[in-house]
Amino acid sequence: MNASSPPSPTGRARVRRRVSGALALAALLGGALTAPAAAADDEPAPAPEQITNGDFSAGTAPWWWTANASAAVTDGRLCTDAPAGTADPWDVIVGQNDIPLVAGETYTLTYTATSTVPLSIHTNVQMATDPYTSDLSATDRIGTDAVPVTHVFTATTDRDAAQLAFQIGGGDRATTFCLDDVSLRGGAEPPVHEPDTGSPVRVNQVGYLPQGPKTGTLVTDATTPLPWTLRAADGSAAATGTTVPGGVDPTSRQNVHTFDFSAVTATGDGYTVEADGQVSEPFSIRADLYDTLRGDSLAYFYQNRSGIAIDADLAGEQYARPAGHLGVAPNKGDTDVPCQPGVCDYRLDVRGGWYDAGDQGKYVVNGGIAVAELMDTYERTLTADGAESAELGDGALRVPERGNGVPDILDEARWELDFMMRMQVPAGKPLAGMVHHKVHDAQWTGLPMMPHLDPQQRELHPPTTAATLNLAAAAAQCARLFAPYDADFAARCRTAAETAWTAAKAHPDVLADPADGTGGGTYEDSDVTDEFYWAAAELFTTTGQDTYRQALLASPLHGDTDAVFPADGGMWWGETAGLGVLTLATVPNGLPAAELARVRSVVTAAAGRYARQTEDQLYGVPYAPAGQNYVWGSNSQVLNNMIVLATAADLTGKAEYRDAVLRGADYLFGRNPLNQSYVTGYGERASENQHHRVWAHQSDPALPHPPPGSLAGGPNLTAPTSGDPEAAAKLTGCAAAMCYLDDNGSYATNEVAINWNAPLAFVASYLDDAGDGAGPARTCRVTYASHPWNTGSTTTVTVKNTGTEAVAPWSLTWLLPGDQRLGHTWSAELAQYGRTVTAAPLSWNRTLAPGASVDFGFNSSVSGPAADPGTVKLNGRACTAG
Ligand code: 9MR
Repeated sequence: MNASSPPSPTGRARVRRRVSGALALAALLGGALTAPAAAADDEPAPAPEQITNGDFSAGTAPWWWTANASAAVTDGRLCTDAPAGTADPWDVIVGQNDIPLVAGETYTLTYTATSTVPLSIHTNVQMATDPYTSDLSATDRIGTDAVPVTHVFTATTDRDAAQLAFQIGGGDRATTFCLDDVSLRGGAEPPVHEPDTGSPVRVNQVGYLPQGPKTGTLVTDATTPLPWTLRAADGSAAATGTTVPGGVDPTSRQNVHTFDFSAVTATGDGYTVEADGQVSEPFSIRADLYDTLRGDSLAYFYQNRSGIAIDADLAGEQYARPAGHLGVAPNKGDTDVPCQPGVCDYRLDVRGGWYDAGDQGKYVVNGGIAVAELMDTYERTLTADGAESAELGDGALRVPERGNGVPDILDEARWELDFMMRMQVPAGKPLAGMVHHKVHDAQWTGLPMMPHLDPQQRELHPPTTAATLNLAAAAAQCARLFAPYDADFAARCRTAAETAWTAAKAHPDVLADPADGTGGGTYEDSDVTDEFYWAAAELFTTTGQDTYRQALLASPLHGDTDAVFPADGGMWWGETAGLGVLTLATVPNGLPAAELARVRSVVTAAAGRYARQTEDQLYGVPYAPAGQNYVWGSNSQVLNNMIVLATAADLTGKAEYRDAVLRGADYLFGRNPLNQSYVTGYGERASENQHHRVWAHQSDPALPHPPPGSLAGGPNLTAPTSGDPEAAAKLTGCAAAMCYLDDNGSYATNEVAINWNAPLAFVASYLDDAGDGAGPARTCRVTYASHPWNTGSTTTVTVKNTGTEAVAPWSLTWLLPGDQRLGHTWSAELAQYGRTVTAAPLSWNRTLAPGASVDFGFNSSVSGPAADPGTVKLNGRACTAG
């Protein structure tokens, strides 16, 4: 758990004063204006500020500098190290772009600066591109003492995006040039940001599943019901009805109505809803809506792999790139990485893994939840009725390992698992078995930045208990899932997991430093009770060992729905107990029946709450944070809640949970206050400028937009004060679900990240399976009866064909809990791969006729009461138990 999420603001990024100095002072003093009103009115308002983050309280963005320099905020100033021996002042620049100038207006530039080696700099306000025509071109002498500098000039021409450039090159000695309090006042007040929300009729722009709920939202001032019409592509009315007035939606401050056309099941494309004289974006009603999203959302991970060239044949021509961070200059990592100074005396090869997000850091605590949710996506196909495995299987996805006999989704997971294991402290070193929290650049890099061109030194940061438990959990899950495919790798995962668990128990409170955020995210987490629970759950499920069972049952989180899946949030990288609960609830394990029931009721209770949120909220979203506190990456919270709902649907077969997942999808794909689809390539108004150092088309038109299937972080209530310069400039005072900008600079609302695309991948698989309509009609019944004896048990399995067609040959699969191994078997061909067991017929019982049954049996190595085998599947489809 992380007590301080969302993060505490780092300071105001942009000060655009809209009140007079006296009024501002009055506001600071608590709002009592004691000076005569006339005096305040007479005082001229200061001219508008055109510089963003001029006091560097929000970090370095949006300042930039030339690649031959490095810069960072030190003691509240932006300090740039300029190299020796450049020829001209403009060979080294630190500057800011996108400054609007109005012809004829007068501007005042002020700043202070120091230079360790005194030098003359050029201070220009100019065009940002050739011919760099300047409105101000001054020479300033900068020494070791900070002296305020002021220049006044008049703009010659209207410029949308001028540049302020401090040209500090040309010196024969290296110097450190530090800037502070940069201000450029004058010109027109920047316009107040009005989001373009398009049509007030809000729908899922991808569409609706034929058998699912179909609801939308209308923004209108009307307070009485209004007629709506669903139109087919040819303009004919497919259905009509009246809206239900809902009042003011607190997440958007919009007055809204809802409408419902669930009764329509006719498939087609190009549907629209018309209401209040307005027309929605077009959408489809089809079963295969999410067919491509399954693969696209997973392709995200290959596209963000570190340490491997991205192949045009797999990723698409425009996304091909050389391998990043393989120790080839100018890269300084990741094959031989030192620790931060003073942290350790060894270096590690930590190549591989996925880049975290828009940045190119690699953080174990975020890799952990992301890789777990990919493995969950696969593991669901072993346990859930109607979960399709072929579309995640070998040859199904765009990964270089296709054709190696291993399901492609596991190949992708392995890329991260290998990296995480490389982050483990080697035997013989202090804190051996613990795991380094993260590896990233020593300083933040700017946008764009191709991974293979990153010149920064990479550094290992101290090990933490949270990272160690992330490895314990993810590697334990790895051990059971890879056992059928690669026994050596599975064993390596198991050893890494057990070693990590032991190390975490020995060092249970080694926390990440919340201040360790230069060059990468902090991912600080002040409470690891939840990571202990998750790791224990995965280790217990894989090994069946009692020590993990005891750890689970002793945890304060065990059985506590509110703690595991908080009603106003849900699981996330800082709160991971839910991952363990979902595993225990779905994957066969040795928990006593009463405990298993308790765990499952945690899932269904949480899902019930999220389902009600989709009914109660006017935009149908299964996410209702207290005070509308939409957090950083809120879309991933929505998706993680959808995973809980999907799991409850899998466990119970109840449509109410499935319907709530579908309403969550509606929100993400356009039924929301901004009329925005948050997934690239899906929906008419989809995000396309997510914050990313390679997919930075907005910064450099030669670079691509994100590929289809990339999820934007989404609305973030605290974005305006988080340091995000775009959010500070445009979103101050925003309504929660509208605190979003499809802008490449808005990292607090529009980043992409592995832990956000991972739940999208899980949900995409679920939605595609739901569209396929698998689930209801079960055509077999399985009875699974175990009888314990002193050193093992005997199990008889009976499978009955309750359908109307013969099944030949039949094949049954299920999972054995914990460490159980098959012994003697009879009346069928039984094989065990890891925990997966398959039973195939012998020649004499090959055909299972309608109404007929077959019996077979086995002895296994573990004593004790009959364990629940979970879902038993006949030829890939689940049977009814009992
Ligand atoms: O996802 C993280 C979110 O929970 C935090 O509030 C936020 C600020 O600390 O950081 C997010 O993670 C970012 C990480 O620190 C660096 N890589 C990009 C991540 C997504 O924005």
